[in-house]
Parts: sequence; structure tokens; C-alpha cells
Amino acid sequence: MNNNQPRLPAGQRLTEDWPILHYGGIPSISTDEWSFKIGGLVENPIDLNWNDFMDLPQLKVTSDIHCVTTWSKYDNEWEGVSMKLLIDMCKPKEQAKHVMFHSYGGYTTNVPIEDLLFDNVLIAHSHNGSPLDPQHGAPARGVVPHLYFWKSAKWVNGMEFITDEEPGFWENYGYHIYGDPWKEQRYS
Ligand SMILES: Nc1nc2c(c(=O)[nH]1)N[C@H]1C(S)=C(S)[C@@H](COP(=O)(O)O)O[C@H]1N2
Ligand SMILES: [Mo]
Repeated sequence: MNNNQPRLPAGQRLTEDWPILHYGGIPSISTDEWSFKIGGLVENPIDLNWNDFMDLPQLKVTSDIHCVTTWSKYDNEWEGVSMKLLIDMCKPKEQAKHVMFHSYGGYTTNVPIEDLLFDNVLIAHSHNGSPLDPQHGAPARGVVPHLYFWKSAKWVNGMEFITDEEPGFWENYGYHIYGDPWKEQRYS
């Protein structure tokens, strides 16, 4: 990340409310049935239930949202589990270079592993002090704030470590494979 970049990327405008965007219906997942699996090219596959997840060290970080449909929202306080911690726990194999996020309902999105090691990337269960609403991804969602928001999977239930970059759901429909808001990598 580059400190000389403007806070608001080109082509974006600020919004105070929080738009709701997703493809398909809103999956209804109780914390009792929730599970989160980390697999693929890792030394230590992980399968967490809600209590396991909440017993991990908790991280609070504040970041901005930049959606490819041109709205941005500043100062979102997220609480959840650090992605770096999860990656330390699962120990990706040498060949692993990318992660495919998987969600209840079938959504997927791809992110390079190196982009998941920043201190403000997490699996979040709360936003601005309240548990996530179902429409925003409850019980938990990914948050990768330096990429367009479609890379932040709602209703997330797994991460698959892979070697080659592969397109996820929106990437298959023409969204950019990487999605840097400051380079306006909106569509490919
Ligand atoms: N599971 C899932 N996650 C998703 C999506 C989706 O369709 N399904 N849409 C993405 C897109 S395109 C955006 S802009 C953000 C919107 O998140 P919000 O509704 O909380 O603002 O969720 C992302 N995560
Ligand atoms: Mo989006």
C-alpha cells in the first residue's frame, strides 16, 4: 500500500449510509450451525465452530470501504479474527499463492495471499460495535479493505489455498481479477 495515494480513490463518492449489495438471496445462518473451514494447500487444515472462532484473539480495526459501483464509506470499525493469525495457524504450503474465499450460498472471490497479510484484513463478526446484520454477512464476513469490496465475502464459511490465480464469482462475470481501487481496476 502506498501512503501517497488519496484517501478517496478516483471515480468514487462518499456515502454516509451503508448500501447492501449481493447476488442472490440472504442466507440465514445461525451461529450454532456456522462453521469455517480452511483447507487446500495448507499443512494444518482448520475447522472452526462459532465458539472456537470467538475464543481466538479478537482484533478491532477501522478502515474504509470502496465499492466498485462507486460508493465509498469511511471509518468502519470491524471486530473479528485477524487474517494473519488464521494464516499462521493453517501454515500454507510453499506452493500456495492465492486464496479462494467460499461463502454460504455459493459466492466465491479470489485474493493473493500476500494481500491477506496486512494488519487490517480480518474475518469480521461486528461492525461499529454491533454484530453484523444478516444483509451485511452475518455471522461473519471477510474484510479486505485495500481492494474493492466485492473481495470482502459476506456469509463466509471457508478459505481454500491454491497455487494459481483463479477467478471467483464476480471475477468470472468480468470484474477485475485483482481489484485495486486506486488503479480503478474495476472490470477486466
Ligand atoms: N457472499 C457474498 N458476498 C459478497 C457479495 C455477494 O454477492 N455474496 N457481494 C460483494 C459485493 S459486490 C459487495 S459491493 C459487498 C457489499 O457488502 P455490503 O452489502 O455489506 O455493503 O459484498 C461483497 N460480498
Ligand atoms: Mo459490489
